[in-house]
Amino acid sequence: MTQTVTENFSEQLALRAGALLHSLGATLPDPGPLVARTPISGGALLPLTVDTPAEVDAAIGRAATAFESWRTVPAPVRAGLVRRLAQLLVTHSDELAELVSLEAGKIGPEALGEVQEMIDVCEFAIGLSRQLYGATMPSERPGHRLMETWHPLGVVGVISAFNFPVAVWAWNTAIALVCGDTVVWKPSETTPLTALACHTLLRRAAAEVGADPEVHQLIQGDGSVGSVLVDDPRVALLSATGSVRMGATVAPKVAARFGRCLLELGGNNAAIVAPSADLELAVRGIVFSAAGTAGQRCTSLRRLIVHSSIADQLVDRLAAAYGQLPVGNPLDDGVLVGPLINERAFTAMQDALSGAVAQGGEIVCGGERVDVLGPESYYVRPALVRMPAQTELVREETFAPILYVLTYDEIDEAIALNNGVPQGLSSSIFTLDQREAEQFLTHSDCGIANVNIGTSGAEIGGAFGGEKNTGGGRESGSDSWKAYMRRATNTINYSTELPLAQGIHFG
Ligand code: UN1
Repeated sequence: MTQTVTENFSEQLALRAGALLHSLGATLPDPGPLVARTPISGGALLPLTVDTPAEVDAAIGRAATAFESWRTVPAPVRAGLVRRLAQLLVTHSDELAELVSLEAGKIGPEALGEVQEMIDVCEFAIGLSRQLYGATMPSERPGHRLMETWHPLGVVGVISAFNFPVAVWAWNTAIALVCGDTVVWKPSETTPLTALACHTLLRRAAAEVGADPEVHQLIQGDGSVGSVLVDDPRVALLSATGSVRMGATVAPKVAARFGRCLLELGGNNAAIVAPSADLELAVRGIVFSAAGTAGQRCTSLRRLIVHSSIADQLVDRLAAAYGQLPVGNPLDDGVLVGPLINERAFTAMQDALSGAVAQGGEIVCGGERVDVLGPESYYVRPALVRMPAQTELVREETFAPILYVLTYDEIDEAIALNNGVPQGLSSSIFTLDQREAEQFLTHSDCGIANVNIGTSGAEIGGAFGGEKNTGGGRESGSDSWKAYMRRATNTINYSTELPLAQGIHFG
C-alpha cells in the first residue's frame, strides 16, 4: 500500500476513533504529549494530556474522600452502580469493541468477547454483592461467638496492560466497587482512549443511579504516573497487570509501605499433547491459543509439549492450519490474526526467532512480516518452531505469536517441562486418558490447568492468576473478592463471665 493511501486510511481511523468516543459520551481530551495510536496502520488517533504527579495525588485524594461515604452504602445498593454500568456496556458494546480493535488491534469477535467479559464480570459482581459473607466458628468459651466479617479496604489502584485494555479493568473495578472500595485506574499508555470511554461510561452510570462519580478516577500517562500510585500509602491495594519486570519493581515498593499487591504478570503457557489426544480438537484449541490475539494474551500458548509418537503428524497438521490463517486488518471480516502492538513487539519476536535458530531450532512456518497497511504497522505470520530442548530462550516469555514445539516420551517428563519455566499462569493437556489428566491437574504448578482445551480464554467465574513469576494474584471470579476487602475476626461475649482463651486464669 502506498504511503498516501495509508496516511488517508490512518486519518479515517482517527476520525472514527473520535466519532466512537463521541457516541460513547466522552469529552474529547485536550491535546497533549500522550499520542494514542492504532496498531492497525501505526497512525496517530488522538493526542492526550498526561497527568502530573500533583494531579495523580489529587485523584487519589478524591478517591480517598469518596471512599469514606461509599464504604457506608450497603453492598447490594453499591451493586446498582455496577448494574447500570453493565446495561451501558450492553447498549454500547459494538462501539466499545470497535475502539478496542482500533487501539489494541484485536479482531472484531475477540474485541466483542472482551466487552462480553466485562458484562459477565459485572453480573458476577452484582450477585456477589449479596454474598460477601464471613464464617462463624465455634468458640472455645461458653457464651461467646467467634466470627469473621469483611469490610471495604480503601482505594484500589488498578494498573492495566494494553492487551486486555478493558476486561481486566472491569474484573478489578466491578468487584472493588461492590466491595465498597474506590478505584484509581492507570491504563496502559498504549490504550488511553478505551480507558477514557470506560471511565466515561462508569461516571455516567454513577450519575444515573445517584452514586458519587468520584468513586472512579482515571489517570493517564506512562510508568512515572503509575509509580505515584505505587508509592502512595492511601492506595490500600495495588492491582497490577503487566510484565514480570514491572511487578518486580512495584511489589517491593508496595510491600515496603505494607500495602497489598495483586499481581498478574507474565505467562509462558504450555499444552501437553498425549498420544491418546483427539488431534482434531487439539489442533483447534492450539491454534486459537497460540495464534489468537496475535499471541498477545498473557494466557497465549507459547510451548507445545508433544508425545514423540505423534509429533510429526501434529506439527504437519498445525502447519497446514497456520498456512490458512488470514492475517490482516482486524476490522475486516474473516481476519483471524491482527497486528502486533508496535515495532518493539515485532523486534522482540524477530530476536526470539533468530535466537531459536541459533539454539538449534527449526522454523516450521511463519515468523515473516506481512505488509498489510504500510511500514508503520507490524503484521506477522504466527510462527511454529521445533526446538531440540527447553532452552533459556524458550523459558522466557516473548509477547508475540511464536509456538515452540518440544517432544516427550513419559508423562512425568512432559509435566516437568510444563513446570520448568519461571512463570506459572496457564497450562493444559490434551488427552483422553483420565489417569494422565488427573496426574497433570495435580502436578501442573500453574494457577490455571485445563484438560482438552487450550491455555487461553478463561471464563470470569473462576479465579484468574498464577504462581511463581506470574505474581500469585487472583482476580475476577470465585473468592478473589477477598483481596479487595479486609477481614476482621470478632469475638462477642454474651455471657456474664469473662473466661479467657487457652484456659488462662488471671488474678
Ligand atoms: C490477559 O491476557 O491479561 O483467559 C487476560 C483469557 C482472557 C483473559 C486474558 N479471559 O485469555
